[in-house]
Amino acid sequence: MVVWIPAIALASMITGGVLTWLYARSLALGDVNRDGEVNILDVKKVKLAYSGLIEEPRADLDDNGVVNILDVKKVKLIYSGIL
Ligand SMILES: [Ca+2]
Ligand SMILES: [Ca+2]
Repeated sequence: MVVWIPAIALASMITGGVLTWLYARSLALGDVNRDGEVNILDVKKVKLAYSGLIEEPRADLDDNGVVNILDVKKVKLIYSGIL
């Protein structure tokens, strides 16, 4: 598995900057399994989290505290290139 992290984000993450953490997270939005791309595996993982079969905090793509149908819709939109 390859996880791509921009050098600028990595440097700031080492110093613990919150803004950089948000920056790094936004770059990876939708990449729930952190394999470096948003694909059907991420959609599947969000669906599993939504159904309660797995616990995956990264599946909460809109940061509202729950994994619901809106998160499933969002990862599908990211995967399809609409977002
Ligand atoms: Ca992924
Ligand atoms: Ca959510």
